Amino acid sequence: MSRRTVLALPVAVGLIALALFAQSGCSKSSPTSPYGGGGGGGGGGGGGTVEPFSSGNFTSSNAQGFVHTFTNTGSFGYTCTIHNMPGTINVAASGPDSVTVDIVNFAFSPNPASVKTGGYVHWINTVATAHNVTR
Ligand SMILES: [Cu+2]
Repeated sequence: MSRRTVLALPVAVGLIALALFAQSGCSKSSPTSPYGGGGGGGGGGGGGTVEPFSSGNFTSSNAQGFVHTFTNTGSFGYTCTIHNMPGTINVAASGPDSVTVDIVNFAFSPNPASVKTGGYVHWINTVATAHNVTR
C-alpha cells in the first residue's frame, strides 16, 4: 500500500513537470514559429515598386471581375496562376484613367494594357474557364 504510493508520486510529479515544460516550451517558441506572421519576403524585381494583388479565382464568365488601382509608375507583370498566362500593365504619368482587360480563352486582352498613375485596371473573365489575376 504505502509502497505503491511512494512509487506513484514520482511518476505523477514527473508528468506534471513534463506538462509544464511542454507548455512553456510551446508558448516560448510561438513568437518565432512559422505561424508567427513571417512578413518580409518580397523584394525581387529590378527598380519597380512591387504592388502585389490577387483576385482569387473567377469561377464563371462575366459574373465576376477584379479591380486594382496602380499608384506607382512602372511595368507590372502578373499571371493567371492556374494556367501561367502572362500579362503586363504599364503605368505612366499620363494615360487613360482606367482600362478593362478581358480574359478571353487563355489570354489577357489587351496585353500589355496601359493606365495612368492612380488609375485602375478592371479585369473581366469572359469565358467559363476559371482564371485569376495574381501578382
Ligand atoms: Cu487562367
